[in-house]
Amino acid sequence: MKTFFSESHRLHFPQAELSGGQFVTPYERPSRIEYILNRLKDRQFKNIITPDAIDFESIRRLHDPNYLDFLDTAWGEWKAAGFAGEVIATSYPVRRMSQRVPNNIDGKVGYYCLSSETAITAGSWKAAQSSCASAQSAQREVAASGGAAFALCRPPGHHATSDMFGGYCFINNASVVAEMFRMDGAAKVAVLDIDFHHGNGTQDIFYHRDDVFYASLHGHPEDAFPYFSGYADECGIGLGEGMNANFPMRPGIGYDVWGKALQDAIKRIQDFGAEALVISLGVDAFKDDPISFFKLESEDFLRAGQEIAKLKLPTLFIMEGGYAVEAVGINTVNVLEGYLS
Ligand code: SP5
Ligand code: ZN
Repeated sequence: MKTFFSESHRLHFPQAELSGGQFVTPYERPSRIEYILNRLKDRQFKNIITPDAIDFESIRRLHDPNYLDFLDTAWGEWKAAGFAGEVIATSYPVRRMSQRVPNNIDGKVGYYCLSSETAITAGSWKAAQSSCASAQSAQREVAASGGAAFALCRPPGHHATSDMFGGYCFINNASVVAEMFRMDGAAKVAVLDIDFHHGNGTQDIFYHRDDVFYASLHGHPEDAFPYFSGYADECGIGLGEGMNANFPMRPGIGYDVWGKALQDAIKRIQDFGAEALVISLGVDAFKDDPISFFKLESEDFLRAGQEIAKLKLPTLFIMEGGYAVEAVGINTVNVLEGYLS
């Protein structure tokens, strides 16, 4: 299996993340990628390819052009306003407030943001583009071969909506490649999201559509970020009704519960009749993850890969979260090895 990866991810590394009322070293840090690359090389996944240049067409089909402009100019406007630190949102257009876009950059950031743990730095937009470029190049590989590929994306994507960043995400990489499979002629595409967190962005982007099915296994929104989406009764709307399947689960569950939900999600994807599969591959369901509360063991990720392989579809793995950095490599590559076994 080929891996697509860009060194430019390093351009995004905020000094700090607002967590529990303190600024801490960001959980979503560049070293995550080093652990994954080292494990890939140790396990003979030696075909690691630098992606082609980004193609904005598929991105523009899903993301608001004003949001993309905002990402392009936010750092410059923030500095021009005289702010000394990194771009962090503090004011949001919440219940019963105006949804008009302010001119002031401090207000604009709140408009285009969904959670304050994610800072924008000088290189964040370039890094996010390189991450999406890896996903796009991997999609071309899968579309051409009918096989499988791994996009080692950083920063991740599944929390990004058409017009909001947050949850460490800027461009929704998994949605972009699902759209590319559609543009290439696949009538039906499924996104299976096994990251610990609900992929609110992916759900939102395809919520009204009947050509892309979204299934997600995640911490229950009563207990876990992103808190305001991921309930089991969110099933899609209009044409998209029945095309969204959420499997929220409670703190402390292990593979006995999680693996059953995975099988249910896979059954739903089979019944849908997907012709291509995108996996939002987060490994934060791991027992030692510092910001999550499931109890999967490293071996369970092998089993997850084996289950996914049963779908026998062209499959594109897109890296999302996973913050127990020293185990992130083992757990991620275990999914890929399970898939190939
Ligand atoms: C891609 C992805 O996995 N994004 C996750 C974003 C999580 N953002 C907020 C997490 C807040 C958790 N705070 C826990 C504090 C533990 N000490
Ligand atoms: Zn996550």
